[in-house]
Amino acid sequence: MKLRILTISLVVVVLVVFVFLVGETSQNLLSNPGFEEGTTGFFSDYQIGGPESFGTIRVGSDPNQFNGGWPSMPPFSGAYMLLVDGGDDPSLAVWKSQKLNVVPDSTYFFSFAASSLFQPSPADLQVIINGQTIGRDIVLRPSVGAWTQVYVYWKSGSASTATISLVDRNTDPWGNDFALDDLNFAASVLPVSWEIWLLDAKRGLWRDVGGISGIDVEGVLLGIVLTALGVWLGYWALTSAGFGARANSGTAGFGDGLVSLQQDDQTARAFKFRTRPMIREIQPTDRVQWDSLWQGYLTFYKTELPAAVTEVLWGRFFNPAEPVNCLVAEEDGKLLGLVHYIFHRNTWEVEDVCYLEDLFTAPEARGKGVGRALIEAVYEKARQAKSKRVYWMTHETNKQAMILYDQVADKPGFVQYRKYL
Ligand SMILES: [Ca+2]
Ligand SMILES: [Ca+2]
Repeated sequence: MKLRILTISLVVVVLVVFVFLVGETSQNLLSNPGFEEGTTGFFSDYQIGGPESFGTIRVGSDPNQFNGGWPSMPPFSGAYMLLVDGGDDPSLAVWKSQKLNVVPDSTYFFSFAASSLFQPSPADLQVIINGQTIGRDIVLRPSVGAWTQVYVYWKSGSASTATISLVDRNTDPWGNDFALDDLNFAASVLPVSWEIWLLDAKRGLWRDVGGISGIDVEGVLLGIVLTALGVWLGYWALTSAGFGARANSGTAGFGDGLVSLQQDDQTARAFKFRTRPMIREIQPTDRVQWDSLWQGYLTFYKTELPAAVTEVLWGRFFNPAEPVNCLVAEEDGKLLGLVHYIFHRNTWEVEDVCYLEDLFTAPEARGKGVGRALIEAVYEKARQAKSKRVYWMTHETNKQAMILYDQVADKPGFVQYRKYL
C-alpha cells in the first residue's frame, strides 16, 4: 500500500510541477489565439467558410447555427471559437500558425482548449512543429461541450523559427468534428533546461523527450484529490496499526495506549487530519455541550434530575476539594462523550478506589472508540492517583455496552442491592 501511494504521489508531483510551469510562461506569440478577430492570423489546409461539410472550418459563437448535429454551447473564452468539421485527409492542417520567431535552445509551451462537437468518433489531434510530431495523439473526449485543455512542450534546439500545425488523424468524416479555442504558444520563463520524467503504470518510469500531450487539467485535479485521499488513508492505516499494536500489548499497556493515542491525536491535529477524539478534563466553557450530553445520558436511563442537583454536580468538577471528576471526548471543538468518576475510601486497601459512575457517548459518535478511550483515560487518572481499582456498574439490559466492558475489565459476579430511603 505504501508503494502504491508513493507511485501515485510521484506522478502527481510531476504533473503539478508541469502545470505550474505551464502557468509560468511569457507572452503568447500567436495572433488571434482566441478567434475573436475571425479567420485571420492563421492558416488552414481546410476550406474556410462556405457551406458546412466535412473538411471545412469557420469561426462562430454557436455551433448549432451551422450544423444541426452540433450543440449550442459557449466558446471556451470570449465570444468566438473555431468550428471544425473534420475531414478524411490526415495530412491536412486544420489550423497552422504563421512562422514564429523563437530563441534557440529554449523551451516553449503550446496549449489549446478543444471540445468534441459530435459524439461518435471523436477527433484524434496531433501537434506538429516544424514538421515533427510532438508528443502523443490527443483523442478528445466524446462528450460534446466538455472542453479539454491540452499542453505540449517543445524544445527549440537549433531552430530560430517555429511553425505549428494541428492535424486531425481520425479519418472517419462522419464525426471527428470539434471546436478549438484559446491557443497559446509562449516561452517557458524557467532559465534552466529541464526534463520531464513520468511514472506510468503501463510503461514504468520514462523520459518524455518530445512533449507531453493530452494533459487534462480536470484529470490532474482529480489526481491531486485522489492523492490527498491516498495519503490520508495511508496516514490513517499507519496510525491505526500503531494504536492496535499498543492496545494489544496486554492489560498493563492501556496507559501506554492512552498516552500514544493522545500524542498521535496532537500530531494529527497539526496536520488537520480527523482522527480519534482527544480526551481531556472538563472546562467551564464546556457547560452547554456537557449539559446536552448529560441530559442524553439521563434520558437513556429514563431519569430526570432537579436542576439544583446538576448545578451542584457541575460545581464539584471544578472544586479541588471534591473527589468528583469529569473527562470529555472532544473532536474539532465538539464534545462526543463524557465520563464522571469519583475517588473514595475503601476498607480493603489503604488507597482510594475509583468509581466510574457515568459514561456516555453521543449517539452520532458511536462506533468511534469514544467509550473505550474514556474508560482508558479514567484508568490512567486512577493510576496517577495510586488507586488500585476502577469499577463501575451497568444495567443488565445494556448488552451493547457490555461487549466493550467485557473487553476492558473483569466481571467479578457481584449483584447490587439497593433501597431508597
Ligand atoms: Ca474565443
Ligand atoms: Ca466531420
